[in-house]
Amino acid sequence: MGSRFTQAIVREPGRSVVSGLRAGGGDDPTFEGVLAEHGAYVAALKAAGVSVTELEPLEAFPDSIFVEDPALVFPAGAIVLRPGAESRAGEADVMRPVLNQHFDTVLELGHGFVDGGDVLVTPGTVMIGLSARTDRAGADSLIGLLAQLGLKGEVFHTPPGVLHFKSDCSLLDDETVLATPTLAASGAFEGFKVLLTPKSEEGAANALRVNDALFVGAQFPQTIAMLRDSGYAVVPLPTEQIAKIDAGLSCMSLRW
Ligand code: CIR
Repeated sequence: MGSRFTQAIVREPGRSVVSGLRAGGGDDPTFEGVLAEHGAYVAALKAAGVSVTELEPLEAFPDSIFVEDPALVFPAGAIVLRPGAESRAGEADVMRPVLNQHFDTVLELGHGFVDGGDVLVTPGTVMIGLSARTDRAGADSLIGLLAQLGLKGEVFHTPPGVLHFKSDCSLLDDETVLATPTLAASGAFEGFKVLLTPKSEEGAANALRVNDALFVGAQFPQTIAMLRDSGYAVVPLPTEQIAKIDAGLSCMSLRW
């Protein structure tokens, strides 16, 4: 894997996390359950060799543990995004001063909306998936900012009914993507080797490669077996509670 992560930012869940947004209605997660899943995730980041900045809970923003959505971070600098859900818009303002502490260059999305969950960073391009949260104006604005950081952005489409582009895919190494059959069929991953999530395990697509470890939702045994057979050092992590509010493993950190 070309790039290794040395730093990450996470935010502790507040009690309001049980009211996090979800598309399908459904039961609330429990606070204790989310706290345990978050704790296991932070421990796994540290075990993978990452130095983790842990931010205080923000009760006013139920979804604020999903720090991936209001910002993008790269070794060359950070970008403050404009999250597409109204209840999450203010998370960008809270993230800005945190990014200023860590990065000399902090750029701002000027137009439209982009959620970080719609952005997959690959060695060649930064893939931006249009979705109900990320619009064309936001994607175009982001492409301009990425160019300032020496990066190339490209626009793709998130399948209808899927929250984020990365709900359905993750980068396993420089050449390989894990994706749902639906997203893979869109042709987004030309030039990549694509591993497909097994039937009924589409939720496993939001895995997260952190240095030598590959974090995968523990409730997806077929995917875990497939990835182990392919030689990945899988670290299964509990995600059943955060899945109730449409989240997976990439959402809970910013990494660089
Ligand atoms: C939301 O709907 O915004 C949160 N409940 C879940 C965000 C998950 N974030 C991500 O996939 N990057």
